[in-house]
Amino acid sequence: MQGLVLRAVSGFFTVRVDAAEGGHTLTCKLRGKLKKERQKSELAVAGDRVEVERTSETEGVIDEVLERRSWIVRREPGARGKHFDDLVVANVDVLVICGAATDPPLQPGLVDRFLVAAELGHVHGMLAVTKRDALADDAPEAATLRETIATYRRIGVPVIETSAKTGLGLPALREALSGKIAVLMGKSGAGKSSLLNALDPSLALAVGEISDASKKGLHTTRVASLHAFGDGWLVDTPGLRELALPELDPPTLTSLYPELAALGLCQFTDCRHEREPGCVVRRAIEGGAIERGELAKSRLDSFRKLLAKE
Ligand SMILES: Nc1nc2c(ncn2[C@@H]2O[C@H](COP(=O)(O)OP(=O)(O)OP(=O)(O)O)[C@@H](O)[C@H]2O)c(=O)[nH]1
Ligand SMILES: [Mg+2]
Ligand SMILES: [Zn+2]
Repeated sequence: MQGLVLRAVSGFFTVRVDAAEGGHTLTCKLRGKLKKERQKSELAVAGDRVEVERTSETEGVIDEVLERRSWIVRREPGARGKHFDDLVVANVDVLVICGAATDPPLQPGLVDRFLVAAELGHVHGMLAVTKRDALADDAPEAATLRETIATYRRIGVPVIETSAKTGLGLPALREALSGKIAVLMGKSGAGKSSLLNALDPSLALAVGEISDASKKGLHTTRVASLHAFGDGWLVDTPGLRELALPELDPPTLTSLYPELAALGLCQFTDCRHEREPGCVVRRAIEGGAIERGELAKSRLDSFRKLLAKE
């Protein structure tokens, strides 16, 4: 029978068997053979479709992980200076990048990394600004936030301003996620679990405190887990401090920045848009594209940082 991995915790997988085959939930291990064949990062993860054999009322064994149609991967430092790819979730339609209006304020550089990770994994990226109630409209940070939101809307990224406290944006978010498999990602304390609880109070996910001193979250959510939401699924994930990406060459990265790709081709295909002759990005900047709001400085900065692997 086939099923869906709802969560994975140290070698144990919670699998929801498809409704047509009973719809029950089994705790599964991986078949030994499968474990040997696969690298750590390729083991089953939340969102994977799997072939399982039921071994008791409540238990089963995963025989096969079916081909993935999409994924979110991040790079993790491994032993001896090597890196390995850490698969966070598989087979999702939408990545909801959660960034708080304040406490801690969202970082455009991190949002850009998430957008790149989504594109690389065949996932649609969108931005949910969380905790909007906690930021007064006349605060200086609110003006910055409005600019950030405009930047993303201009490049075609949907943005929804939300508040788990007041319910702001929940109808729009519900509509955007209806019938989809959506994963929420962002820093610890961004309010991912709170937002999910607001969308569906029956989820009753644990919500953490924000440390007064550092304004950071305390990593309340420990593992990625899928939750049924109408005809779709919502995936809560642990907060990330940063998001390291695989190495990308200049043309690939340029193709993932729609506003840069739209400028056309530079003289050199591997142009890094710094001081190369015949660079259309440089020409646009010198022609006042930043002042006119056509290019955002934060996006150019994140592009350069990603290329420099900072
Ligand atoms: N004012 C306000 N506070 C919020 C809102 N959403 C979440 N918070 C607060 O932010 C803190 C962190 O919320 P969580 O939902 O646990 O954040 P998380 O992103 O799931 O954090 P991790 O699980 O650690 O990754 C809690 O103290 C919440 O009460 C909101 O809409 N408004
Ligand atoms: Mg959480
Ligand atoms: Zn260039």
